[in-house]
Amino acid sequence: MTQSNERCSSRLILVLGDQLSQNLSALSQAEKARDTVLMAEVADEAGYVPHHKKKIAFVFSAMRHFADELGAAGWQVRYVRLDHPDNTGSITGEIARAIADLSITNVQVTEPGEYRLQTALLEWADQSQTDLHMLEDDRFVATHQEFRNWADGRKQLRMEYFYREMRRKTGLLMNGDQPEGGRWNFDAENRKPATADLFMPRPPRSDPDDITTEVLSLVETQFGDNFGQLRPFWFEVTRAGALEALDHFVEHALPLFGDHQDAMLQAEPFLYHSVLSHYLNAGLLGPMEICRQVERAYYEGRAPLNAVEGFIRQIIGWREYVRGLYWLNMPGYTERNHFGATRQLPDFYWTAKTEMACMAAAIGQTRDHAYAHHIQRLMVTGNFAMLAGVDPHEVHEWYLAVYADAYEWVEAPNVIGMSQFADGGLLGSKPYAASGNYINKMSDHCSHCRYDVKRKFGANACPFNPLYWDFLARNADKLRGNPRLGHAYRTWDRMDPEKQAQYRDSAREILDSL
Ligand code: FAD
Ligand code: DLZ
Ligand code: SF4
Repeated sequence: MTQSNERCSSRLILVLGDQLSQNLSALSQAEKARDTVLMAEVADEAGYVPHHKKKIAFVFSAMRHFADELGAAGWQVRYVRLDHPDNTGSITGEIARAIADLSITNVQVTEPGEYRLQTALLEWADQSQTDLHMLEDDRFVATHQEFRNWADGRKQLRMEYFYREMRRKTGLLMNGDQPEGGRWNFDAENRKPATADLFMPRPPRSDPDDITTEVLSLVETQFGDNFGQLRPFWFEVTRAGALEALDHFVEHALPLFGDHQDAMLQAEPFLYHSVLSHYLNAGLLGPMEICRQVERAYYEGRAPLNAVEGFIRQIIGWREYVRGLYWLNMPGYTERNHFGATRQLPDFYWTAKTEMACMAAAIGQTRDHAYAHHIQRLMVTGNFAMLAGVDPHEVHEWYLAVYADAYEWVEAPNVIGMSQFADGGLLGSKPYAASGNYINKMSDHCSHCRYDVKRKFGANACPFNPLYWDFLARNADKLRGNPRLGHAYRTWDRMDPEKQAQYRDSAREILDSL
């Protein structure tokens, strides 16, 4: 591969399915009159994990709409559909076919978000001696170099400190060099449960247009056995639609986003969440335009500071931080397995057929909408998998497949690091392990469950209870020294051995039945 920027002939500009932004670096450094844009629906990208049907439909429909928008803006676009008879099935195969057909020698691309595809492109260019120019993806707040500089020499990479850097860099919610409201973080106010009411906001729903309708038929035919409900398909598939979804969120849900950020309700999958991550990650929205709009709502008195700060932190804090960690630790990060967990992912992750009401709700919503909010992903499905000792790589592949917003750069740190603690504490200072008590406090699930959240062990006990103690006991050699788990281990140590044995026997029975 060469990384030359000199040019005298036309180039092929590759635009991937999560690069649907008019301001993409590969496009802004191209020439409409001479260059050709390549977009390709390929079996490899649609199949490297068994993606949810809605995710594939969203990506393909958004790609087709974006290609039309580029065409209307004067770009020459070569768009390869999945069912094109000559489709080679891979991105590199489609580049090779395009450069042969169009007699082009130079290819330009914005760096893919996933290590897997970035490596494949670089290796292919090297082997085929193709002049490939890979540009930085500048749709993020922090560059790779900025993250590396921040991380360099630090013993611990904690999100909170990185987030403050991003606040200073962007000026979001800043008064000079001081944070708005005198504090960087208002999370202490953001832990209230919620109650269902008639006025609960819901994300807007769009009816499929002709392009989406055609894509839905394709997905039904080609990916009919994949996980998930394809219909009703209500996602936005254009930037205009995504902007409407953003307006809707800011007006209707943002004011209560903070208060109920960690809440869960059996019948309300979205609560006050934005449901914008799949638009953002595909490039239909940018992080700064979202944050500026949300910040404006605060300064205009339309949303309180705890909501606005909490929301902005998710985007310029967590989202940027996990991306930085991903690139700092790849390759190899997705293979981490700190606890040596080997259990297979239970089948009910694919069927939602479980008597645990919280799990059935989280998985059922995932099946229906390719969506679950953060606390469901972390404290329900993630927590259960970690407590049960499921192989983190299997957990990782499940999350990568089932959510419409899942790309490895953002999914893997959240799963391997935050939810499974499989990186041994690179991302989080302690495992997010919790018994049924946490779920009961933050949700209405337990009142719909056949298990008793108050029972500690035995036939009708909430499975999270014995599994929690079994997890701590099983992994004591790795966790006992963690100061944030001191209280939990002291409680365990104080228990009489008979009670400890009851917890562990009960856990064994549950695990044997999975
Ligand atoms: P909101 O709650 O409205 O939050 C606003 C935005 O903040 C989100 O749209 C998202 O862009 C960003 N955000 C919030 N938390 C995080 C976070 N921890 N990491 C990165 N961005 C964040 N997010 C993904 O985008 N893709 C994933 O594949 C993904 N996998 C996850 C797996 C697990 C186990 C966990 C615990 C979290 C995961 N997240 C992932 C983070 C988070 O759960 C989703 O971003 C969020 O639920 C998306 O819904 P929303 O748009 O309604 O978010
Ligand atoms: C997620 C996805 C899917 C399902 N299909 C395609 C595709 O056919 N063509 C494409 O260019 N991109 C697709 N994507 C998004 C890519 O997987 C994504 O660009 C890489 O994972 C790099 O982040
Ligand atoms: Fe989940 Fe346990 Fe509550 Fe049932 S009792 S909903 S399994 S936390």
